Amino acid sequence: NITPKWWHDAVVYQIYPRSYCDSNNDGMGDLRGIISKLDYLKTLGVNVIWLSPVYQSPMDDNGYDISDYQDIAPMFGTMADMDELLAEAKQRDIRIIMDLVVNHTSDEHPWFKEARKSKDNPYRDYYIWRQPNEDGGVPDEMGSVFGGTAWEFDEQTGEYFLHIFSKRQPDLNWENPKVQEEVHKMMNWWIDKGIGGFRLDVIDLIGKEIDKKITGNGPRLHTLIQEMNRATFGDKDVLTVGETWDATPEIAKLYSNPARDEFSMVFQFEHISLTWQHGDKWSPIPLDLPALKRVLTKWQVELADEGWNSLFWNNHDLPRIVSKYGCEGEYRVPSAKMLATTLHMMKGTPYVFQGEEIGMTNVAFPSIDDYRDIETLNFYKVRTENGVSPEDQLAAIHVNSRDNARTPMQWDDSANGGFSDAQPWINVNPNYTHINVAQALDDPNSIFYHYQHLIALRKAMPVIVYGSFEPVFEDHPAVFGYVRANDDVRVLVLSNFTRESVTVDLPESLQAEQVECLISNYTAPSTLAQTVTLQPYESFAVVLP
Ligand code: TEU
Repeated sequence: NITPKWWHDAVVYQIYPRSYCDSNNDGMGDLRGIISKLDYLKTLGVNVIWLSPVYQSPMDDNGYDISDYQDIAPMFGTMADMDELLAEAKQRDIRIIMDLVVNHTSDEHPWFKEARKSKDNPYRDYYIWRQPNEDGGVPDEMGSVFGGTAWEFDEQTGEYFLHIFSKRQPDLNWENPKVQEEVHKMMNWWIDKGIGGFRLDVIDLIGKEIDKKITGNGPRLHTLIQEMNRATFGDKDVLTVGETWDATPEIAKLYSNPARDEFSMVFQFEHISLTWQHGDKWSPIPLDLPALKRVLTKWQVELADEGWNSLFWNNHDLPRIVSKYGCEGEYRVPSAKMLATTLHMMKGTPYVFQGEEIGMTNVAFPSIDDYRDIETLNFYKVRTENGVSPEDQLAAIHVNSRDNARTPMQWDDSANGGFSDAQPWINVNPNYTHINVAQALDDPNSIFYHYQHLIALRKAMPVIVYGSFEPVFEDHPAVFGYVRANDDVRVLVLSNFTRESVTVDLPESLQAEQVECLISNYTAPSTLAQTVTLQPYESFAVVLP
C-alpha cells in the first residue's frame, strides 16, 4: 500500500566536504576532491550524496553558519565546480542532496547585517529580538545548544537576539512571511540547478514560540513545512529528509506520511542518545542492547505502513559507530560488518557516513588544542570552569566529540592518509596506516566490500525495501534478531552484539535444513539447526525456505 519512490531503495552517502579529499593541497577538502572520488562512490554502489554545507560562510560552525546560500565558500571551490559536481554525479546516476540550514543564518549574512543596523530596518524582523529584562540582563533563561545563554546583546540597538546555536548563528524569524518567501525562492533556485533534494538542518525548530519557551515541535511547524512543500519541492521528484532530534514515531508520521505533503523522511535520534546519561552527551554510559532493540523495533513497526524510516548509525555530529556500538581492536572488522548488516537489512533508507564503509574509528587526541569543533571547545570551557577536571572532560570528548567524525578521510597509508599533501585543518587519525581505502579495496574480505554487498542486495531484493519486520529474541541481552518477509520470501537476520560467542535456541519456524545465505561476516551458514552459536560479533542474513 506504499506508492514506490526512487528513494525507497536508495542508499545515501554523507560527505563532510572539508574532511573528504583535498584537491589543491591547502589542507582543506573541496568540491574538486569530491569529483575525483565519484568513481569510488560508484564502486561502493550508493546513488545519493548528502553534501554537508559548502555555501559561503565564515565557518564558525564549519559551514552550518551560512552568509550566502547561493554562493560556494572559496575554500571549497566555485559555483562552476558545484555545477561540474552535479553533472559528473548525474553521469554516474548519483543525485546530490544539499544541506539546507534555514533555522538560522550566519551573523555575516546580509539580512543580519541589515537587521542589526536599526530597530526599524526592513530586515529587523527577519530575526528574533527581545528587550533586556528589568535589570538589563538576558530576556530569559533559554540556553544555547553549544553552551551558555541563547541570547546575545546587540550594543547598537540595545536589544538581544536569539541564537539557539552559536552567537554567530542568529535564528531566523519564521513568523515573518518574508523569511518564508526568501527561503522558498532560494530553494527553488537550487532545485532548478538539478539537485536531488534537501537534508533540512534542525528543521523541527522553525515553528518555535519563544515567549512560550517552545523551541522544538512548535504549533506552526507542520503548517510551515506544508507551505514549504507546496512552494518548492512538492511537485518535484526529490528526496527530503528533516533533522528532527526530538521526533517520536507519531511525530515522524506527521512529517513523512505522503498524504500530508511534508518530507520523504526524517532522522530520529532515539537510538543515538541511549548511551548519554540523562540526555547529556558528556556523560557517556554503556549500551543497553535490549533498549537499543526496543527503540529500533518500535520505529520499524510504527512506521511500517505510514511514513518512512531513515536508517543511520552515525553522521558528522556523532562518534564513529564501530567505536560506539562495536569494537575498535581485535574485532573491528567483524563488528563493523555486523553493525552494517543489522542496519542495512531493516526497512527504510540507509545513510552511510564517509569512512564508515572502511570502519574508521573515533580519535583520541592528547590535547584540547587538537580539537576544532565549536561545541567541543565551548563545553570544554564551560565544564572545566564548573568543576569538571580537564582529564575527565577530555575523556568524554574522546567518546562523543563531533570531531570523532571529522578527521580526514583515510585514503591510503601515505602522509596525511592521502587526504592532502599539506597539514590538514584537523589531524588525521593515526590509525590511517592500516585503516584506509587502498587497503580496503585490496582485501576481498574488507568492510568496504561488505557494504557494497549490502547495497547491492537492497537493489536486488524487494523484501529488504518493502518487507514486513518482525523481531525475534526480543529480550535477549546479546543477540539482535529479526525477520523480514513478503509474499515471496522470508529473511532472518541474526547479530551478536558482544565479544563473547553466544548460543541461541531457534523456534521451529526458523529452523531449516537448508538456507541460502545472503551475507555473513564469518562462515556462511547453510543450515539452521535448533541451536545456533554465533561467534563474537557474528551476523548473517539468510533466506528461509
Ligand atoms: O545539528 C543539530 C544539533 O542539535 C547538533 O548540534 C547536536 O545537538 C549536537 O551535535 C549533539 O551534541 C545540526 C547540524 O547537524 C550541526 O552540525 C550543526 O552544528 C547544528 O545543526 C547547527 O546548524
